[in-house]
Amino acid sequence: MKDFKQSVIYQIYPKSFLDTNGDGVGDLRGVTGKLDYLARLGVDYLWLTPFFPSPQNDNGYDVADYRSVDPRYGTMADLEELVARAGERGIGVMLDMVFNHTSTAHPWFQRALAGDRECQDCYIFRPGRPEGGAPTNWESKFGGSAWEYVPGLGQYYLHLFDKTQADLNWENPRVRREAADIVRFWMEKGVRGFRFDVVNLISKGAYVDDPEGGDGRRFYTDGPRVHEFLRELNRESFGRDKEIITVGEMSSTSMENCFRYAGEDGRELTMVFSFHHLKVDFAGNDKWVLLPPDFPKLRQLLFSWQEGMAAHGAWNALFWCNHDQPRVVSRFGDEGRYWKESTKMLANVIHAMRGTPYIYQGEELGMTNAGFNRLEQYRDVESLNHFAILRNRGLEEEQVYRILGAHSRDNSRTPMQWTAGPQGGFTAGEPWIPVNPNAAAINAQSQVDDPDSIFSHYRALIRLRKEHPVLARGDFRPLTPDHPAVLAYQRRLGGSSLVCVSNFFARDCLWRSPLPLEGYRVLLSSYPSSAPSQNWKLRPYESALLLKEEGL
Ligand code: TEU
Ligand code: CA
Repeated sequence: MKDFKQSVIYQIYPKSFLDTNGDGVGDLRGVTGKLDYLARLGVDYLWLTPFFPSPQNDNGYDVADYRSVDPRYGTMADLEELVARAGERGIGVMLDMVFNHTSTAHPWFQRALAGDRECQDCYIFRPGRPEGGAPTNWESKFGGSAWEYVPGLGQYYLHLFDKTQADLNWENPRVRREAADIVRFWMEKGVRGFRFDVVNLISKGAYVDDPEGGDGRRFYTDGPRVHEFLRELNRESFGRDKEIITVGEMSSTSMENCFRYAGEDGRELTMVFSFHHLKVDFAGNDKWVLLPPDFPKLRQLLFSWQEGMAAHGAWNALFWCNHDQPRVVSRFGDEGRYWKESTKMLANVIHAMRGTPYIYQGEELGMTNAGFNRLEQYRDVESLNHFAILRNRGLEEEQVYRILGAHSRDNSRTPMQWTAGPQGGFTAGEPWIPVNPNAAAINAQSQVDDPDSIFSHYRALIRLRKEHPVLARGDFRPLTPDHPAVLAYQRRLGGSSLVCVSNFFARDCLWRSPLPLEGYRVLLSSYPSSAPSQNWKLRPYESALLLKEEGL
């Protein structure tokens, strides 16, 4: 049995991973074709984002059929083959369950539109206000109202995301039974884990206006029955097999709720993604701004989640990147001169913390933001909507491109860079989204056999987690929490102590260790080597993992 505390999970966005038939869209066979690469990296699980039949208005997070494979990604036989071949290498497959909403192309929604009352009750239909207009002032996360009017029914339906993603009514037992049934369907196919999309939004509270100029999230985030619903789903599906691992994506959640979502009693989920540390370059909840990351805030958030979750026996998912986030090296590191050092530094920070680390495809190569500067290059509905919204607010086109360039979700969706060849080796055809021109310099081919590469660094981090129990099970203690440039912490287990020290900036800095560093050895550094000392002059983006073992 795999131990989730020792595991590292690799996220695959199939559409952008590898295209095997030249149609420009990555596919499941592409994933199977790269299993040796993934096994070499050493990951334990692959989380695949949705490949189910879908109109693709949100790249598959608008699911029309939860029990089959969209032909553009392959067939059910391809999926079974992938699960089997991954299993031979000791790699488990995790699927992405989108249960807050379905596509409006889903048969339930189609029947609801046709007047079927029982299907209408699977969604959230409400009449407008007596004076006209949407039932509440809630906003969609992708911009605009969260309600869409259906003239034929004289009612609005709720969509917290795109208007083709209708929110499900979890108060209806039929919806909950269907969700459990879908999970069991995939368990029977040999799937070993599940990621639940925005699962803390499934229990809606009151449908009332948000008074303080908010977007409504306070009424449906971590809602009144969410823990009850998750416990039921656990009992009725994945909880029946204790080896299944689960992660919930928690949108704008609170730590107190995460103690329960990811508690060690195992009644809800194995672990959670929270996003507070990835809003340190936002203005509040508004990401459509250009602000430098607030380093003290980033450190404070990471530390408080590390300490808080540990104190309550709850488990974190650790991550910088996913298909919704800009590339971390472009965001908190340096794409230029210190590309390699800063990427390795950021990897150390995440992988040495308490929790299960996630690697998003291409992160292990130091892939950067897309560098798009024309609207035709963008694909994401959120980016396209916000281009219009920001222009309407009066921002110059150039400024809008800079903001999208920093925050668009398409930054992480450009194709995997396998080789220096045409289209980065992703496709023999025209890719669905442009390949980053830096594929000639940043690609897997040039890194897999280079012991100094970013790929080799990630590989070492994965191996170290398995070799040193202190990484998987140690406690967490912040060090020098007020240092202007350094993020440092200690992990302890039995007689072992591990220290992770990282300079977050492109200049030298001095770090006075609060612990005596005698007896520590360097396990891994963002430079070819590091020379720790009590008064340590750290080079730009220098980061090291140090280990001391008692009795050795
Ligand atoms: O994302 C949920 C979510 O809240 C985001 O990270 C979202 O991308 C952000 O609010 C936009 O600024 C999940 C999926 O990961 C994302 O790809 C889907 O679009 C979304 O749910 C809807 O299913
Ligand atoms: Ca294809």
